[in-house]
Amino acid sequence: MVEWTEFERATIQDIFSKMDYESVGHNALTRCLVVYPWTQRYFAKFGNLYNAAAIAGNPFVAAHGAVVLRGLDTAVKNMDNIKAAYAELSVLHSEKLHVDPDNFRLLADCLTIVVASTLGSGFTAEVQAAFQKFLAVVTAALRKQYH
Ligand code: HNI
Repeated sequence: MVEWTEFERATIQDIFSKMDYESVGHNALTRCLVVYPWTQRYFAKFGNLYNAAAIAGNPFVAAHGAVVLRGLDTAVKNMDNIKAAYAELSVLHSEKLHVDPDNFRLLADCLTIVVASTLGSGFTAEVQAAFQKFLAVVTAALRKQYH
């Protein structure tokens, strides 16, 4: 089981309690699709992903970004058992969506960049360490049901 310090717990709760899921989710998923264009293949039904402007303006990208953030909210509420909380989501990404699990890390990195730019100087090295530890646990849990 993952051990969390009081600082890590407080930091994660604080970041997510102040976060605007709609805009952060939208911006993180947009970055992921622009910076790592191969991730677009999973979202063919979203329509126009032709260039950065089309991706940023695509309402399905915006909506799905918020879905991903609400998915992360489940992890925030279950910090002591993220693996169990994500068992179903992991099966979905593996068996139904066939998402290459390397991509979880890429989206997590885009999310870190968006959160860093939102928090500015508040995103200290210690805050970054806590946030990235949380995302590493999340991505490990999402990988768990892959075989
Ligand atoms: Ni992901 C659906 C959470 C990474 C491709 N994804 C979901 C849903 C949640 C979710 C929640 C909705 C499930 C449901 O309908 O029951 N995804 C997450 C989280 C991460 C993540 C928390 C990592 C931080 N997903 C990724 C990545 C990709 C991805 C990296 C591909 C590059 N996800 C999808 C696709 C769907 C999806 C595709 C289905 C979309 C749809 O509308 O059908």
